Amino acid sequence: EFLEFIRQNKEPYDMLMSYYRCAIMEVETKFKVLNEQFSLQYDRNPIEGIKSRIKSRKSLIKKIRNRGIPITLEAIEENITDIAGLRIICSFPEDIYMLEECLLEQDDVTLIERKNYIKEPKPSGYRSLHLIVEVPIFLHKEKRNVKVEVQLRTIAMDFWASLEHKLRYKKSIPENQSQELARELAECAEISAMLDERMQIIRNKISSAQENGDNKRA
Ligand code: 0O2
Repeated sequence: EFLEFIRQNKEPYDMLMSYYRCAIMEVETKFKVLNEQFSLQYDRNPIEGIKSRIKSRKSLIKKIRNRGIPITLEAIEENITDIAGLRIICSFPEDIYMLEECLLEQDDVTLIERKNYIKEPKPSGYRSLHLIVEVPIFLHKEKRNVKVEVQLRTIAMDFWASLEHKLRYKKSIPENQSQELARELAECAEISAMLDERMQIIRNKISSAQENGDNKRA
């Protein structure tokens, strides 16, 4: 049904997807600018990597079906907030919140929704900060506001999520084995969160030791 809809509305559908690609470019640039500025001002890069994706057609169809969303472009645009997705990978948890603050204080960024799965991890052990933001994109003759999902996470959270994602989509693993692996993964999520915390503490100690050293020299 959805594929038939796309066939009949090919042009407006392709146009909508292109708006999402533009919005990804806009938000990605904002993060790159912040990274550049931090590297000049503080001699460090808070961002280790950026990944982006447009939600696959398969995943979009699944969500539309599961949520009973009417098949119109307006309803899709209104209800599916993660068609444009950006993943920002940081080394340290504190950088996640620092980047969030820097993004949200920009006057063309509107926060639509915030889910803090770092403070309250999912039962699987999944951790990340999810933000749905709306940004304007400037087209030939109009300005449009487009929603983008930004997932901010540490290298450790990302490492964990990619392995867990593999388990989630491997339907061929027998149920009892898959349950055992899920339990092990949940345990690893705890260990990895502890590692993140300790690395953050060490980084902060290094920074203040360095500052003390600099002050003494001055
Ligand atoms: P994709 O790339 O879209 O195909 P829902 O999306 O309806 O399941 P909700 O509340 O709208 O749920 O979104 P949520 O849970 O805030 O975020 C969904 C996305 O977060 C997922 O995208 C994953 O990228 C990530 N995510 C959430 N929970 C987990 C988890 O337990 N393990 C892993 N590995 N990733 C998770 P999609 O929809 O799966 O993928």
